[in-house]
Amino acid sequence: MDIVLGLQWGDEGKGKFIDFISRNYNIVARFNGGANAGHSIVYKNKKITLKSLPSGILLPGVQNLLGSGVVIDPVSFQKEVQSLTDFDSDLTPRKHLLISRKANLLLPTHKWRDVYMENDPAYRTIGTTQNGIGQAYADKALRQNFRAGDIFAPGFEAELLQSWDRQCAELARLGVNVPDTELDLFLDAISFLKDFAITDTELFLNEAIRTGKKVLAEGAQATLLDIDHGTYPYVTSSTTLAAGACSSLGVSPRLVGKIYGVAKAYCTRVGNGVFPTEIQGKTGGLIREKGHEFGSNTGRARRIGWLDLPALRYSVMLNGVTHLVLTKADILDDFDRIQVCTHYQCGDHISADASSLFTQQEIKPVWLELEGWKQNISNRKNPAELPPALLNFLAFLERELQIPVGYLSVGPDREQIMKRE
Ligand code: 2SA
Ligand code: GDP
Ligand code: MG
Repeated sequence: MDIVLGLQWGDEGKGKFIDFISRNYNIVARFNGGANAGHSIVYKNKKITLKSLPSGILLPGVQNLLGSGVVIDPVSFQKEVQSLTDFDSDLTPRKHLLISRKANLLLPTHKWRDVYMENDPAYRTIGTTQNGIGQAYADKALRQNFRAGDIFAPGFEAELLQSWDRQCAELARLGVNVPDTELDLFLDAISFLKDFAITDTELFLNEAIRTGKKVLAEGAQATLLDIDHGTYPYVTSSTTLAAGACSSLGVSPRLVGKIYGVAKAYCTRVGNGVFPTEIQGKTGGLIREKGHEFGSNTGRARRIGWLDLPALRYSVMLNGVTHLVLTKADILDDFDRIQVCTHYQCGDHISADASSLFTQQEIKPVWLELEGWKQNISNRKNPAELPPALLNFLAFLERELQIPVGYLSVGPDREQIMKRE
């Protein structure tokens, strides 16, 4: 099993890379997160943004799978599947998707609680996507949640209604009244979900690997948003690391092969939290506009920063990345000089590691200026056509990170990517 995951704060272009590389795989298995993800793929000249569905869903012949570590919002899932099949009736997610019976369900009440907590000053404001993700994982940890496999149990509806009433009563005490229509929509979406194959995906995957099938695990969000090792509390609520692929999918770490870490040539972050290389002012705006750096689903303006090597080294280490996939270098085409942060300075202390990210200290980036390539690279098809300054940039990254830049993406389209030997 190989793994693809993000190395920064998300939106590195994982969806685009997975869509491209999944032609080499039999199975694409999403291992974490839920409808908070936005993996954009250009398909038949239209930008499709996948939320819960794995990014192999647009390739015929690829089996897709949602593992136990995913949270499924049935209402959002129903809408996502319907809009995909409305756009292209050749796409048949029902036939090409397996769902772990252990994946947890996200209820509309989780969303209402998320919105409430984000807006009540008594709580920390994380800057969540307000999809109820934290609440669904919290109920999972509290062992009060429902799992996908439960929907076929004879007593499911009665137990759901009991839990629903309790949750609505709790919300009402906070002044939040959940309309009855939410329950109707949810029950309708549960009926829709019943048409999908909900099964023991860990048995399926292990048998597939044993018989020589190629599996690609897909991570959502990214390393620095990991619940344990990310920039807590400004993180998501799931395990975004390579290790999370194994626990969610029920596949032993001994069966992992390549680990592709996707990073942009610069950085973005949405939501609150530390961001040492954040660019204030006009340059950030230019990158945001050219890179269309707005939340795939929420439309929120993403914060922009230069490449952060201490953070990237840390992400490579945590995940054991074997290949870097560098995306969006084309967004920097017009720059004379490109800034890279090589070290963090805190007071008098200068360090190449990322430990200061977790200490609440003020971090001053130590910058290195590299020469820009000043050419349009979005039409380049192979590494031999790349400008020398960009090749220097790639060689610099390889030296700093001690891993090869295996792929370079130069645009959003499926074909705007090149493999480097
Ligand atoms: P949540 O909703 O509880 O997971 O939010 C917690 C933090 O995780 C961040 N987060 C994300 N960051 C970048 N992209 C995400 N997906 C969408 C996209 C987001 C969108 O692809 O653009 O549409 O705005 C994503 N999902 C979660 C979030 O910003 C919080 O910092
Ligand atoms: P993900 O969450 O990691 O899948 O990333 P998103 O889809 O949220 O954001 C990445 C955005 O950049 C999407 O709109 C992609 O279509 C686009 N994209 C991906 N790779 C490239 C690239 O190399 N160059 C450019 N210009 N756009 C890219
Ligand atoms: Mg995204």
